[in-house]
Amino acid sequence: RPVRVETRHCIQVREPVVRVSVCGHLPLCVCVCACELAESSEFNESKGPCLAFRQAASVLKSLPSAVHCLEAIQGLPCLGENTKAVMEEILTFGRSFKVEEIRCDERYQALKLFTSVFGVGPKTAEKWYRRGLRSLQEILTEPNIQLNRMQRAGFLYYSDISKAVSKAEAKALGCIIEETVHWIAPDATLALTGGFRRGKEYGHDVDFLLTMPEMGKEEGLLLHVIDRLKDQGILLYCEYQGSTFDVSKLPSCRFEDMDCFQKCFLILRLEQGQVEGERGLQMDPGDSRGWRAVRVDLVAPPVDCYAFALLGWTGSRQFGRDLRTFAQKERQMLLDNHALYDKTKKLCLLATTEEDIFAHLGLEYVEPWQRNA
Ligand code: DGT
Ligand code: MG
Repeated sequence: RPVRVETRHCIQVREPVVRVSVCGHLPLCVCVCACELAESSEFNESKGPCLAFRQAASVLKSLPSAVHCLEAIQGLPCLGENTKAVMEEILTFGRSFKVEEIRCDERYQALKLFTSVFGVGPKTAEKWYRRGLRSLQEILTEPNIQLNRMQRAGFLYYSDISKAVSKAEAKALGCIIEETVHWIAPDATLALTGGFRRGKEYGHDVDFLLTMPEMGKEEGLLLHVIDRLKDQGILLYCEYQGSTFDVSKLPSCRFEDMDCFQKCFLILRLEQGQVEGERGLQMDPGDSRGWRAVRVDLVAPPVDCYAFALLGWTGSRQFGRDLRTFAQKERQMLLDNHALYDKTKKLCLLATTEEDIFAHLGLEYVEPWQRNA
């Protein structure tokens, strides 16, 4: 059966991009493989292949129907030789030997496990692997390993925060954050961002953006929110970063550079009773605690950057990356979470909504649920 794909010449540079709609079938299987290959490339610090596999995964998950032969994907963008080889293996043998080899690789397994701990990146994971460590227990019992605060919290709440957060849990957290923020500042603007704003059913954390209607009034807001969460007895961990935002700096071309707004990475205690339907709480059967720990990110940009921050924090990563590439290559503009700079006119373009940003870029507005690239 030929693959039917809706394409539009918007985000992808010089190539039509597949519009994200529903997940495919065989493509989904190859998509999972491409994600693992991307992860393995990341562990090997092979940035090019890592990005290529992520783009391939993004195209594959958008295919609306099953694929039964390689010819069906002819002409689709971002599917390189390596991805096609995996697809061919799956079509012929029902499995990919290349991906199975990676899955069985001791280093891949160890790095995947270690980086699943909050606060542990590929570099630390590699260091631990080189020391001969292979399990989380070995790390915890190795006397020469010094864990930082974030990693200690990561281990302490590992079983909870490695479990997916459901939509019901995200909603319950939204109520808690909203109540807390508005208790401090009734006129604050608050938005759920990240995967849940894109309509995802599950996520690894819950992301929120907050700002004040008056410039500068957002300063110190997060510190008050943190104090209030502490007073409520639900703050299990907090890492606060003050703003280092410099208005005179041009937007960054590097997607990996995170923004400079004040933000905090939290672990909050969510009570079972606070989750609608209660069965929404992702706890082990038999777990009688009645609560779970959840990762929450709060970011507080000044109001004039709010639309850019909302766009950036809504993601997805791939969508954000593609949008920035499009701005730069097709429009000679620099886009990041702070601003949109027009290199031709040599000025920053103002935006109060995401619609304004799409309009500046000469693009049709893309709804958050369509950004799951
Ligand atoms: P999740 O939480 O795994 O279900 O998925 P997301 O999409 O909520 O991802 P998350 O929470 O890691 O990050 C929220 C958004 O922030 C993400 O969709 C795009 C943006 N973002 C994440 N990491 C980066 C980064 O390294 N650079 C930039 N510029 N943006 C990022
Ligand atoms: Mg998230």
